[in-house]
Amino acid sequence: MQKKIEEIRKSQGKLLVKNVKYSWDNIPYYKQKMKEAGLKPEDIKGLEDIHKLPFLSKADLRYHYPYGLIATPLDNVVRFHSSSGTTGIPTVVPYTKRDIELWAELNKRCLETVGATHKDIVQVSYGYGLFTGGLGLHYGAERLGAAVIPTSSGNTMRQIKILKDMKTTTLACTPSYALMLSEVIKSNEMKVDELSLKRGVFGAEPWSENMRKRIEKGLGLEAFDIYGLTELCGPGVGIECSEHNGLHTWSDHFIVETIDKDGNKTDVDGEGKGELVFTTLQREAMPVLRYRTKDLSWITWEECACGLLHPRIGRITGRSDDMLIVRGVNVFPSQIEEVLMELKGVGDHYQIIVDRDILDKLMIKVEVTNEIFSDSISELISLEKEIKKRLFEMLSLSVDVELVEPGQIPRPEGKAKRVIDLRKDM
Ligand code: DLL
Repeated sequence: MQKKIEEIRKSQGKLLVKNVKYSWDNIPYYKQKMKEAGLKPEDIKGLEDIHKLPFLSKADLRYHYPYGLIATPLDNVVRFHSSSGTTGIPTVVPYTKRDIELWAELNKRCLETVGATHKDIVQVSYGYGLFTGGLGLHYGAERLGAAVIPTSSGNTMRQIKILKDMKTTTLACTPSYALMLSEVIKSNEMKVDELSLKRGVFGAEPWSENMRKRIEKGLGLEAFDIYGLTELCGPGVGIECSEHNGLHTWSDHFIVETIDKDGNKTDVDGEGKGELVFTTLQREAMPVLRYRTKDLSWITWEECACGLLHPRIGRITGRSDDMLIVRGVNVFPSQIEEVLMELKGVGDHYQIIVDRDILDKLMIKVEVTNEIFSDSISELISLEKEIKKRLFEMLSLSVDVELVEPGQIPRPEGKAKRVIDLRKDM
């Protein structure tokens, strides 16, 4: 086992050396960055030298918008995807024909890892378009030989009709949209056993273990976490296996490291915890070296009972730029979700609102279930108290809680927007 891992890491090192040379030769900005760091390609002899390379960030990509970091002539580019950001300048990611093929292969592997085969019917309810979710899973499922239903996101009643009538076995969408589907199914008095769903591949946003339980119950399937980001290809970078003990990342395509918040303590050995940093090993149109994701997680090369020898990252608990600082306390939205989703009477939707009066104020708007809403007022009061108490225990911070009736919080079709930080407008 240890010997096999050493072999894998050696071949990762070889691909890294090749990729560094390729980037130096074809991307003037990389050459400049490496020169500034006092490096030449021959200084990178293997995996052990990766820490010498400078980091790449989203800001670098935006600065070179739209074509500045492309390594191939534009003639060889067959596709662009893009992720929108809060700053208004999108990140544009190009693909060659080979990049598209490899991306399809990664998503095929992900689907195989969760037990899907050519016999499955895969409903892709991620958005199609510049967002990578729809087309990424679509290509992967087709490559697997499964039957794809490209519904894209939205039109929930039609999605449910298709799920039922066409006997969809595998659903791919954001976890918040999966919850919404289950909510609408329930409110239409449909039973889960009218569906043929076996599994769901949910990702593109953080979600908690308690949310997993709700989705699994609401849709009658096994829920798997899938990870990826546009800058690396899109979905397909990592996926849970049936052990649900982290997400395998494909070692022949990516080197994953964790770094501390200053980027000092780096770790590729599998003990690390911190921000994930990825290096692509096979991309042609836009390879990335040491890309800082801002996603917080851990990595391990420990043996997994599923037999896959690809290292695992932990479920993403949040992003370093997601962290709210409220009266000096660090608060991750995922901590709040974990508390809420555990409580009976709490619905599937909530919003976190931060405002500033004299001091920062944290307010959670929580939708309650239909059942508790029609109960006595004392039930609602005790639920509100319980939420406040548990959040105080978790965060050491007093939080205002507003319970709202079912249907009050806007439903997402793609990624949910759960945090509203009004302090940013001041
Ligand atoms: O969200 C790609 C994707 C599509 C992944 C469909 C999975 C399924 P971006 O729009 O560029 O790409 O957003 C990337 O989303 O840095 C994370 O912060 C977050 N993210 C993606 N997957 C997960 C996940 C797609 N499983 C950003 N858990 C990443 C938590 C996730 N966060």
